[in-house]
Amino acid sequence: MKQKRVVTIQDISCLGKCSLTVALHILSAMNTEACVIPTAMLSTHTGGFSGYTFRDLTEDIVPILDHWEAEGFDFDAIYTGYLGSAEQCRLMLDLFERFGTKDNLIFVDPAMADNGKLYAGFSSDFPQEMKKVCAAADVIDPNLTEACLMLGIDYPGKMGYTEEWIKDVLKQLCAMGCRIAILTGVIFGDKQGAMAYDSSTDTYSSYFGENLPVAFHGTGDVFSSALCGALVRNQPMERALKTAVDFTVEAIKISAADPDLPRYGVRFEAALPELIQNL
Ligand code: PXL
Repeated sequence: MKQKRVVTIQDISCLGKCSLTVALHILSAMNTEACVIPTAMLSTHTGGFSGYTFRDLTEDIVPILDHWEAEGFDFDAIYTGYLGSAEQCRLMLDLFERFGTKDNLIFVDPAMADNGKLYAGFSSDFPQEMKKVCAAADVIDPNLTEACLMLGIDYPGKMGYTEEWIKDVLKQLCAMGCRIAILTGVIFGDKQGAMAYDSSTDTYSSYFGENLPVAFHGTGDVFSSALCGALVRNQPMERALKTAVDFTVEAIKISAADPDLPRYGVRFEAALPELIQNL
């Protein structure tokens, strides 16, 4: 198989495993070439540390795109994660116009919120900007909080909803404009996983693993990187969901005993051999 090339656009948090320091390793382990456009550089991520630095890299984005377009580079997938501002959201639409083709995959993780609230630093109008990025995507994978914020509906809590409710939210997400919507962090009883809806075929798919009673920072980025890698490698949706859920659950299991890790991030590195074996 020809090596697939992915460009991922998200911040680099220098310490605290998330965004680029997670995506690069996972995409590489899946034998996909990982190109990057860093959106900002922070000394740590914003979830659980204080006093972090934040250097906005918006100014570099258009010159990078201009150079790449002049060189004629192309990508099998465009994967966006944490974006630092409304302006960066608008630039993603420009990027999709310039580098999106009918064959490549535009994958948007609207990483901006969890547990019913926006991450530090985002204003309440940010979800409406992110909604426009999602509308232009092929595949989006919000968690329940992000989905509710974009749709303007009440967050139901981590669990306690029905499968019908999830299915309805998935259809509402696709009605924003994307082809496939995936909800992450869906919990039914003792299972946690992801459910997907493909509006082009009117079909649902899902995969659930063990629901572990612990929470770690950056697991959304671990999940999205593995899912994007699986999809660009042409795994069918249900198989791709299994790849990403199993990998994330394994990384959490390995990390569960370490009380420091919730804000430092999961030991996904130790789960990479299994991810590679299951490709
Ligand atoms: O994992 C999401 C994420 C990515 N990047 C930065 C963050 C967060 C979540 O808090 O702060 C900078």
